Amino acid sequence: MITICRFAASVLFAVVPTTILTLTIARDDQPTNQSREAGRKQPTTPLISPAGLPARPTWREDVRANTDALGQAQQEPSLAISRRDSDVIVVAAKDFRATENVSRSVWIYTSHDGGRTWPRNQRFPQMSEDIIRHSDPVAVARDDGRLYVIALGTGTPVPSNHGLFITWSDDDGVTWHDAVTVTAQRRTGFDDKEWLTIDQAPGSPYYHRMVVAWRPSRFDALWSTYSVDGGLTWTAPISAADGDIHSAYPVFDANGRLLLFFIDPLKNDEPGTIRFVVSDDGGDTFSLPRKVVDVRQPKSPLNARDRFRVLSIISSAIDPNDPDRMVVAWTDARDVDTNGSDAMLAYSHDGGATWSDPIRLSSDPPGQVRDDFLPVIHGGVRGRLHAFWMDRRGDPDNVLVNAMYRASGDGGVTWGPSSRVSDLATDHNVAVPPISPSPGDYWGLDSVGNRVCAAWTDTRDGNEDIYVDCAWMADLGLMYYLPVMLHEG
Ligand SMILES: [Ca+2]
Ligand SMILES: [Ca+2]
Ligand SMILES: [Ca+2]
Repeated sequence: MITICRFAASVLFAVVPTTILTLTIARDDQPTNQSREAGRKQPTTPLISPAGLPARPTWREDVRANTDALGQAQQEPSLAISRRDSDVIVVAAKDFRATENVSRSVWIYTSHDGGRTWPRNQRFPQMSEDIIRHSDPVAVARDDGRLYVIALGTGTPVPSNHGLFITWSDDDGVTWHDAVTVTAQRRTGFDDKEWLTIDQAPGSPYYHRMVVAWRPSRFDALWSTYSVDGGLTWTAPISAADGDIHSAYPVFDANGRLLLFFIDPLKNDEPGTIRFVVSDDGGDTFSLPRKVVDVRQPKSPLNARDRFRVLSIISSAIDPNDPDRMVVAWTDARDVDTNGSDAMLAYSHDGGATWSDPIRLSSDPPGQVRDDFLPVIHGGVRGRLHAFWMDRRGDPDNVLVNAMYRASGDGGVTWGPSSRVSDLATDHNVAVPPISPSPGDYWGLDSVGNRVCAAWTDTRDGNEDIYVDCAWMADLGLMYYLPVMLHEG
């Protein structure tokens, strides 16, 4: 059911002297000028619902983002909403349409109407003549409207022909820049599970610096590199942390401090520890690792009847307005015998110095064996934390999956009522491509102002597709101001 009328973001461009462009995104029935002087600092006190917790967003009908009719698999979506116009949304996913499920490319799907239609499906630009398959897409929106997608590519032989590649769009996803090599594999082995972050705080000394971190298979380490020119050139990779570690998740805080989270080690059905390293110089040097929390990683598959893998890939977010507030989320099996797997999180309110005990993000009643897995976290306007994960609560057989959402208005301490995002429960065991038995190691989640969008893998049509839903959060108020500094050149 659609209860929110067309978003119809009115975008006001007010060019002021020098090079400052102030951009306002608001609903068309809202005032647009009165708070422009508010600057980039958003209120740190979140608006909350009368009940004291963030209310359920108004989710709509699910929409399939991949428009092919070939019945091949699409997996592992990442989603970004344009900061220039929140009707513009891109999803990047692993897409097998061209190869009858034997190999995959990353494809980029674009919507210009707030997620209602996805007329544009494009393959990630050619990486090199030797690269024939892609994986691990990550989409990130920059505050001036630019949209990025990074992915890994492999050729033959693997892993000696391999690299990380990035592309971007300055025209709302219509055209994409030629693929740029972030790192070309020569001696590092298979560069796996890269993640991209961008410093988006205009006051930061590293404003618009882009950091990519990943796991090189031939070294027990996480490596990182950065770009200061929007992705055209990248520094020589350095080791940010050593050890049998994986699932790099870099995040900038509002002061330009870079935190790089990871799990140590990434191993199914084993204990692990989530840690992070800190860079106070924009990625040139990193601290020694600091502990967040001990976790119990899930079995893979989750149970005997499943045919898809689940890794304890982590997700993290820092309050864009309060660098002290941050959360990390993961899939945990400590209570698997009573709860199935659970989505869990830990929070810090002192910049990572101390962390909470693990908190159960799963919102179904404990004591029933229902799997919850692969939570993703996003830090949005006014300190709201968004969480999205897969949830089997609705199926007594613990098979069918729904996409689930809930939010926190107090930095992760308490969480509002959960809401079902997906209109239908589907089975992730349907039509699993043998070459890639993973609907995804993560899902898509992003928000701008009062709009939140999620993307996930869904088999309602008999094979893996990417479905998207975008919601409106009425309890956050109706305004959002986003000043954008545009630098000449
Ligand atoms: Ca499909
Ligand atoms: Ca559970
Ligand atoms: Ca829905």
